[in-house]
Amino acid sequence: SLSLEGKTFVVMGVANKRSIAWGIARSLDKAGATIIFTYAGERFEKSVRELADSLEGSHKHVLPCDVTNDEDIKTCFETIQKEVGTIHGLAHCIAFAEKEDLQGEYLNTNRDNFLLAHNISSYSLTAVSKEARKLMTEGGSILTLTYLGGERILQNYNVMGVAKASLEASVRYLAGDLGKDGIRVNSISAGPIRTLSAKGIGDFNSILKEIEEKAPLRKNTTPEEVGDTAVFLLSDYSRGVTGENIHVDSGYHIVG
Ligand code: 0WD
Repeated sequence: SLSLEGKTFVVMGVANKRSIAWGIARSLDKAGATIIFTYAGERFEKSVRELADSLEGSHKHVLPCDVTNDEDIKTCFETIQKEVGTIHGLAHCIAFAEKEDLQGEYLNTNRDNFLLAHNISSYSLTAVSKEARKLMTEGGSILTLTYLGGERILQNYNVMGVAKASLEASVRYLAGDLGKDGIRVNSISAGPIRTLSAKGIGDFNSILKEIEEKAPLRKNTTPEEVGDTAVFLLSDYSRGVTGENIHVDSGYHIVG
């Protein structure tokens, strides 16, 4: 199977064991990679460290990084540079929107909430890529997570869909900027998965049910499926792929 032995990746966005980022971390661990975890706020530190310790490999670095704060991002990557040196890639698994905006009509989103959703869910990829680039001296691969609501209207997804469209466009522009450094930038469009973030989305159960009924594979997406595609995108097996969005969604995006 695919080996990432000797390679180091930053995984941002593990909140708990349901997080998609945790699925990615488990797949990276299985492939023999070294993982550096970052978390948003103090309340996640203990649980992320416990999760990191539960993996097979030794992943000692668990660092704070609130992506709304440029100083935080700078300090985080400077610490990584000092303690680890070169990295080979990054998985950005971060998003946020106010719960009140994930229901009803999109046009009720106010300016502050619009900017907050775009700040955390889209701009943060650009901000962290800029710092990660300095540590990716051997080239590598940057990965983010998006959702079908960035491509078309999905009920209740609202401002998060607009932010995901911005994120997907960022992937293309970043791929354009970083290609000359041998750095690839791609996204995975994951099918709906029951996580902490998904709790905020209105009527999530009926979304899951529709996938089971209509997706070509007639089943919902698992974090493991996303994790294994992430390993592919973070490895040299995908060395010809950049600026791409791969749907890991049981094929739902080709239906109706
Ligand atoms: O159905 C789903 N769950 C899907 C999720 C389908 C398709 C895509 N996605 C995306 C999400 O939009 C997000 O980009 O996957 C990504 C990960 O989301 P998740 O796994 O569903 O949700 P969750 O487990 O809640 O993780 C979101 C992370 C949390 O982790 P950390 O440990 O970093 O706190 O985003 C984090 C949040 O706390 N986050 C932030 N991280 C850094 N700085 C910030 C912030 N300011 N705000 C939120």
